[in-house]
Amino acid sequence: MYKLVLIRHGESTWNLDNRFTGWTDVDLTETGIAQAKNSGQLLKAEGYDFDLAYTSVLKRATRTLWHVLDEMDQTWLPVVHSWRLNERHYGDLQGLNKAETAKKFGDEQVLVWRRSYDTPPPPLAANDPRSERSDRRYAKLLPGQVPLTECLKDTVERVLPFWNEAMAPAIKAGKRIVVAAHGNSIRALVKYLDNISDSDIVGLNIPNGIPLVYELDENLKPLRSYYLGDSEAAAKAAAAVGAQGKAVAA
Ligand code: DG2
Repeated sequence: MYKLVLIRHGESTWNLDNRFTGWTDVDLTETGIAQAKNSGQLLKAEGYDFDLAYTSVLKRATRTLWHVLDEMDQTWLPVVHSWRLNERHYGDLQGLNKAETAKKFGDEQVLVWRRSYDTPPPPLAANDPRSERSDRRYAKLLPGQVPLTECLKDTVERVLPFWNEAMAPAIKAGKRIVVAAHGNSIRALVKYLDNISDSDIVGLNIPNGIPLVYELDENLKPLRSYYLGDSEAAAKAAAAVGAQGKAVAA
């Protein structure tokens, strides 16, 4: 049996402000740092040991990984960064407050933009100063690979080649892996691993800074998955993520 650990980064400054973030490269808050450290402490206390770590090219996930590895005294571990693990691109919504956007467009429209499988938010204009197209870290991508918006389907399509070509072979080779990524890049992986339907994935939310453990069989099919630590707290935190797109907080 293999184990895979997925961690959404700790709270970011734009999570705190309730703003659509996507590929915007914001940092962790003090709470986010504490959540990341807590994840590392939990993994250490439970006897986890890793051989390889994966993260995105965004600092909220990278720094989360650093804190996790630091708490585990494993800062020497090889770390692979991939843009394919970046958050879903939120298009023209990037920077907007989620609750204010729901006041303007309605809760249902915001739910479609946040959680529908195949309806992307409105795109950024290619010359929009918020576009990441001139960012040096994406210089090696093919024209058009730096998105101007993405739905979850698009995110699945760019995460899966990385799973198939890098992560899955490493796991099968016996490497114990930890991944620090984002709400929607993790939802993309979970959708694939658990074979969740396009309609059921709408209800799945990933909380910040809590390790999600997958136990996988020899074909990398999930045997079971669970959040480490207080499972009720994890469920509450996931529900709170779901409510972030409502005009009036529940
Ligand atoms: C959040 C997810 O991404 O937002 O882009 O706003 O995981 O990097 O903080 P993350 C964003 P929702 O899809 O939950 O609104």
